[in-house]
Amino acid sequence: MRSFLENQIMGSQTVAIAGHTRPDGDCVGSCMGLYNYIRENYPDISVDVYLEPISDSYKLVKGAEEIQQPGTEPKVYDLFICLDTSQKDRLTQGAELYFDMAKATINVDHHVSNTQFAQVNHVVGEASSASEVVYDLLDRDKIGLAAAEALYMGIICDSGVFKYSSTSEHTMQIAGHLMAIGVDSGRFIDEVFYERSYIQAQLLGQALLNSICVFEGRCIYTVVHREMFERFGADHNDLEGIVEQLRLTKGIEVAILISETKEGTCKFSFRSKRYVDVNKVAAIFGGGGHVRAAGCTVHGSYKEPLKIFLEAIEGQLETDV
Ligand SMILES: [Mn+2]
Repeated sequence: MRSFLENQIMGSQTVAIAGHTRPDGDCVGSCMGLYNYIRENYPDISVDVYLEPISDSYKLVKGAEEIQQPGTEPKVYDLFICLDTSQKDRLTQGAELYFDMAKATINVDHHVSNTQFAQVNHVVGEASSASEVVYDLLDRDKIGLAAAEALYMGIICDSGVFKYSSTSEHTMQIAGHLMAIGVDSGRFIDEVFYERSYIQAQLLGQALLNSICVFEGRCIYTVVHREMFERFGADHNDLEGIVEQLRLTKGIEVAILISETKEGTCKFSFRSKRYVDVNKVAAIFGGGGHVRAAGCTVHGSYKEPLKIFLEAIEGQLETDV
């Protein structure tokens, strides 16, 4: 049976696809998966994909060079499809104009907070990724390699390579089918998820060497000083993955990454493993996030705030075990 999405696509001559601002792997994967699917199966339909500039590691997907940025001229599409986007004002910068003018709009997502802003809304809150939701709306026999690779990338990014709790048996079945189509899973997992530049590897190494364990090995922190950024020629994007690596240290419940910015402020990133509520900890200095991942920015030196954060963490370690 054909899905509502495929029916709508087949009834359109012009289709636009867009994701959210600062696109992550699932956003790029779901958009490029659907884009490549339409290109492969419906050559007569004119399809455009609108995304803000994507990170180099996502350029592995086919068609990445065909991604466009919205212009300021009005353009009327028969169908506008939003993917992985929970609110209309989070759409790719400038794409709202096309959304508002489109003859039909569809919103496909997996964020429970989705505001159902399109004419047709399809939100599957328990899905691992928007890419998984898109896969379920396609005809599995018509998915080619280019679409399969993009969807696979989206799934591994949003599931943390199949380890977050949203990863289900169904997610694994989809991944298996995408591999059967020909996706080189090892290559995608390495190049999209684990690969680091040499600069990033050096910064990570130094950050791990400098790290300090406290509270009988249950909390770990490290400071990336201004001087380290300069020594390695690194910037803040190169901090990706450091706090996650600290969190994986055996016995650790809380990991903290502190980094000094150019502007004389310090950024704190907190991760916890099982029970410490780091959202509460970050809130002491006006930060926040989630229970297991939160952050906060402070002005001036990190030393005094760090002492206060550590006390708060120690309090939770003592009471909660
Ligand atoms: Mn997503």
